Amino acid sequence: MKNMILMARPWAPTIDDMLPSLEAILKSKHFTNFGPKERELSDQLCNMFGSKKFPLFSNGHLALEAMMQALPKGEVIVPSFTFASTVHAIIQAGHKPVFCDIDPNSFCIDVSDANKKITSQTKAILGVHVYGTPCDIENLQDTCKQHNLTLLFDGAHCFGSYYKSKPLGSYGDGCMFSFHATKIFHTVEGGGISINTNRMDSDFIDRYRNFGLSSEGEAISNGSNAKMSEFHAMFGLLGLDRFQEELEARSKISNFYRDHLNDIKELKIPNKILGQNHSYFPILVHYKDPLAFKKRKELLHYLKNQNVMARPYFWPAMHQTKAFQIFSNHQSFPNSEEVSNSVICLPIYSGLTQQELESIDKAVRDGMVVISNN
Ligand code: T4K
Repeated sequence: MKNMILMARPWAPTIDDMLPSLEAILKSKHFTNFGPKERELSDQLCNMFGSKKFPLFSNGHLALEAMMQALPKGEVIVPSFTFASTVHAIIQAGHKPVFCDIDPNSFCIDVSDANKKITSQTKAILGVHVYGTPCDIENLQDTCKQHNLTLLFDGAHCFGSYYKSKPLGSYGDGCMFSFHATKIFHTVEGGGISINTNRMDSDFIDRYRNFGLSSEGEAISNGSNAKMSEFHAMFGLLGLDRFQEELEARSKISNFYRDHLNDIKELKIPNKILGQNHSYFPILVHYKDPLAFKKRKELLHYLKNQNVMARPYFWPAMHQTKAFQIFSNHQSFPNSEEVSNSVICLPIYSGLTQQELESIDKAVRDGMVVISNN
């Protein structure tokens, strides 16, 4: 039986590469609570992004939650096309999420729609660099400046993306990253925040990871347990050394898909965007067709039968989910809904072989014929 081609495969170091670091950690018996590897990874990332600070977390969601906790309570404008984590973090920090639509070309926040949602209660705009594609940075900066709002980014996907020759994560007052195993750069589980301006209370965020404790050990603000362990930081340090290889491999895979799939009727391939890190490869199936949702489901089923795993990241759009529809005010967000009903993310990671890529190409091509005839 043929093996399933998975949607994502994490990079893994060899045992030999890991041994010296592993021995050092085991010998030191300093396993967590801000050990030397955690500090080193944080310092390296801080330099890479030119950040004021780059606190690390046990996962991306808790990083997002800490960033939200650092805001005064109020409304946070967020695009409806994102992963549930983004909206959970807003709510868990005691804010009200206010949804807006996305730009159908970038899949990122539609700034003109975000503008319409600003009220006297708005505290921040939380843009999402979906699939590592930059949001409309300048317009967001202008809007936030004009209304004195904090500009934050969920950059879960954007490690390695650039905008105007600067790392994408260096824009905004703060940008959160996910270092989950499925991400382009990972620490197995993990996350971090590039704190870029003094508008973010970096001491609060630092403390949040450690129960809100002061250096004297007193709880002085909200907190959680969100520290990154030495073993996780070790993965990150080893991964940073070969990250460029991952980026280049994914860029080649992305070019392969573009070259091979661009002539298929009823398949929309998003435009190539400069500086994008190719962390995902989205395609839109029967985009804007009233039957898109059904056709997309059929294609996913067809691909699975051909041993190709693909994912509809993100479905449903957040304002249509059971958890968050109470925040939708019965509004519809047409771009978010249409993309969400037709998107499929194809496998993309450095280990994919030429043969596997050709199988995926054939499966998508044949699948599109089958579903179009249904
Ligand atoms: N904001 C945004 C916009 C996000 O997309 C995310 C997370 C977050 C915030 C929160 O960040 P974290 O707290 O996660 O750091 C995945 C990831 O768990 C999640 O990180 C990600 N976004 C989300 C979009 O997708 P699943 O449930 O789709 O993953 P799963 O387990 O089905 O795996 C996908 C593929 O990867 C499969 O083909 C199997 C393969 N895989 C997976 C893992 C975990 C492996 O080969 N090895 C592995 O260890 O959620």
